[in-house]
Amino acid sequence: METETVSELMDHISEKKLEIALKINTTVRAEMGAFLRDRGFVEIPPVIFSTVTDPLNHPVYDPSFEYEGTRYALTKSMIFHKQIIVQKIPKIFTFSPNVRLEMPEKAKTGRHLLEFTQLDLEVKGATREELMQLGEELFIHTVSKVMEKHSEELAMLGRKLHVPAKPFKAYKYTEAEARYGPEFESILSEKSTDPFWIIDIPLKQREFYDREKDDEPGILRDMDLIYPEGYCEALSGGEREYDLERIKERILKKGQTFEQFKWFLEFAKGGLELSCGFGIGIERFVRYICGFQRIEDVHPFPKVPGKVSV
Ligand code: ASN
Repeated sequence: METETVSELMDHISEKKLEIALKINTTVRAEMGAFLRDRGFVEIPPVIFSTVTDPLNHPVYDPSFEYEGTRYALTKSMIFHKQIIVQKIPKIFTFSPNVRLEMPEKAKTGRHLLEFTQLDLEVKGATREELMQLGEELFIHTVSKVMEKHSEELAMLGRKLHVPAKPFKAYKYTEAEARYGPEFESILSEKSTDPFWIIDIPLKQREFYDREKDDEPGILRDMDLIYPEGYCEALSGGEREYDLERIKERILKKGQTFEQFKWFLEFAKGGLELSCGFGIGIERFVRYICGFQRIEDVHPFPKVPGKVSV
């Protein structure tokens, strides 16, 4: 495993481009928070560890520990906490630190960190289409504010941005895959100059918790927002499964156990209502805005897969 030396760390934290990225990061967080507060969202504190966390749909190592006889996992996403609290407070968001111990080869993508923050939000009773509109407005608001406040810094980085028009283009997952093959997401991202959506993602590509379409079994009412210029995934979300029997069916279909999600299932027994939400990775957003090849350039202490880091 590659080890970071103190002089490498010193070089990294002294870089001008890191300083610019952190100033832009400050604006991104402030503007995203302000946008949501203005629309009546309530900010909830992050959950760092829990008895239940996101199973994800790809392999990662599983950091967990025991405290007083109970096993806790570090948060991979606050998906279940969002779905629970939104039943009582109908519009919530949080800046959620997530730990995902990705396999070392993920370092090649330039967009994976073992520790990152996502702005995670959820709205009770909302549809996917409403949340796609919210996502577009949030993106446009934030990029416009960064362009307004950081024109000098963006010029220093040689980064030219523009504000895309609404609504963003949307591709159905299976249609895009049939046309461009398994690498469709990066092919389309490289060809595009504006962000776009991938919608209707098949069940096998996603976790158990997103809602299946009534008229198209096996296809979910979910969405990913993809950055243009090859920057790939920005945001991921969907309408949630809320019927207890369907939730249980979906857990079994994924080969998972009720035991794994017992705290969530216990709560769901009391009845859940439809909600929809998404999460957008902050470091990836800043990387896209800055036009950087590598995500570690936006973080002073990046945890790069396969590397020992401070
Ligand atoms: N935050 C995502 C969502 O709301 C879930 C995730 O990060 N895996 O759907």
